[in-house]
Parts: sequence; C-alpha cells; structure tokens
Amino acid sequence: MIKRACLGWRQCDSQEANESAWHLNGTTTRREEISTLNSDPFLSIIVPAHNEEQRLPGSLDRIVAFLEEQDYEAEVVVVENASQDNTAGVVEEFVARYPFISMIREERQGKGLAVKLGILAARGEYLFICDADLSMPIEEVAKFLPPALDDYDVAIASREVQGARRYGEPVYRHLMGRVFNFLVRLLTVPGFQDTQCGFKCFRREVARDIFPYQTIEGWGFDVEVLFIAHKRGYRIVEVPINWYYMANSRVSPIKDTLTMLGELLKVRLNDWRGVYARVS
Ligand SMILES: Nc1nc2c(ncn2[C@@H]2O[C@H](COP(=O)(O)OP(=O)(O)O)[C@@H](O)[C@H]2O)c(=O)[nH]1
Ligand SMILES: [Mg+2]
Repeated sequence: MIKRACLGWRQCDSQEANESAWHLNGTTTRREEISTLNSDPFLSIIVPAHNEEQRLPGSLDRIVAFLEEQDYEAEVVVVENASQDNTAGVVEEFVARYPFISMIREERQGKGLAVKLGILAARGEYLFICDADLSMPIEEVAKFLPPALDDYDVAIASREVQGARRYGEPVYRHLMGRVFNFLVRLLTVPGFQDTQCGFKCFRREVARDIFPYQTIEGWGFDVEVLFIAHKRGYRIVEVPINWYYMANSRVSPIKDTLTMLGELLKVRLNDWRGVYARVS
C-alpha cells in the first residue's frame, strides 16, 4: 500500500521505503524517538486527542483507508494528553498495527500544547493538523496539497469563506464563533473569517519558524500561531471546506470562551514585549 505509493511519487526504492520512513514502531513513541526517522514523508497528519477513546478509532480507520489510496508517503502523529479514558490504549493498538502511526504523550492538558508537540516532532513536508472527530472529511486534505493548492505557507480550513458549508451546527455555537472572530480581527489578526477550525496545513519550514514561539497551550493557540505567521509575512490562505458539527465537544462554551478572550489579549501583550521576535 503505502510502500507501493512511495515507489511512485517520491521515486525512492523499496529498500529505502523499508528502512526509512516507517521506523515509528513501538507503543508509546515519544518525541525524541520520532525524530529518528531517516527520511521525510510528504504529509504528516497530526491529531490532538483528549478523551477520544470513542471517536478516535473510527477516525483513524478512515485516515488509514484514505492514506492507503494516496501515492505519497505519510505519517500520522497522535498527541494524547491528560485523558481520563483509554485514549492511549486505543491509539497503541493502531501504533502496533500501522508503522506509520505514532503517539506522543504528555501529562499536561491543552490542545495548543498537544499541537505544538506534534508539529515539532512531525517530519512531513506538509504538516496537517486534524481534529480527532474528523468534522472535516479526511478526503478534503487534498484541497490543501499540490496539485490542488500550492504557492502558500499556511492554509487554514474555513467554514466561512465562499464555497464552505456547515452541516448541523447549533445556531448558538455558530454565533459564538462569529463574535469571537470579530474580536480576533479587531485585536489580533485581521482578514480571516475563521481562525478556529481544527484543520490547518503548514509547510514544514514555516511551521518550524512559528511554533517554537507559541506560548498558548489551550484553545486560543490558533490565533497566536496565525498572528506570528501574519507578522512574519507568510502567505496564509483560507480553504473552504465542508464541515460537519460533531456533538460531545471538549469545549466548555462559557469558561473556554472567557479564557480565549484573555488569550487574545495575551497575544497582544506578548507581541508588545517582543516574545515573537525571532531569536537568531
Ligand atoms: N491532546 C489534546 N487534544 C485536545 C485537548 N483538548 C481538545 N483536544 C482535541 O482537540 C480537538 C477538537 O476538540 P473538539 O472537542 O472536537 O472541539 P470542537 O470541535 O471545537 O467542539 C479534538 O481532536 C480533541 O481531542 C487537550 O487538552 N489535549
Ligand atoms: Mg469537534
């Protein structure tokens, strides 16, 4: 499957395929171990997962089926932190079955923290952040990659730009999102209709210039990361997607919204204090 694919697109020989990209065996793979990969896949799919024992297996099955159909090399990095359920056990079963799937574990909670760890460990040319509930069908990843899309640095899935569609979202959640977006545009990054969707693609070298400067470990990390990207002049595009509302959100509407508002101010303050200036 994926080995055959490697022979085609990347033009590497089967020996190389056997010996390189899939050295992700083992159960709980930590960041340092992932970095022992010898060659880089084309795509890394990074899945933050917190209490996802129910939703994740079906999603990983769909991701695997999708990747098996592609003619490029890929890896999947699941980042689990602070789950109270058996998320890690569920992922370990996939890690044992598929050498291109690995897991990072961290004790402290936070989606932002999980994404940062995953991004900095991943090896793909394109690094794709992907919510565990697959509220965007995984097939739409193709919209973020050549040949469909090229000539960009950061591509963010959008539920708001022309061509996008939302399915099944409660009106109150949509409204909350619009108010938050208004504040994002006012206080931090202008020009984007939807900064919060859980599907974003970064060119690797761009991600490595941005994520080390990320300080927000919770839900507001998207804004901070886009703020840094925007500040550095990277080309950011919004990609219209089909998005399906999934129940059982880990977001607590009131508490997390207030925290995220504080995080918008933190981004401003950090910038003022020079936190995002490149350290050479
Ligand atoms: N690793 C990790 N993932 C998290 C954490 N909080 C949320 N997530 C993940 O973030 C993604 C989005 O969460 P979800 O509940 O679907 O949020 P919503 O789509 O905004 O309602 C899912 O993949 C969650 O498992 C966390 O503390 N750690
Ligand atoms: Mg969701």
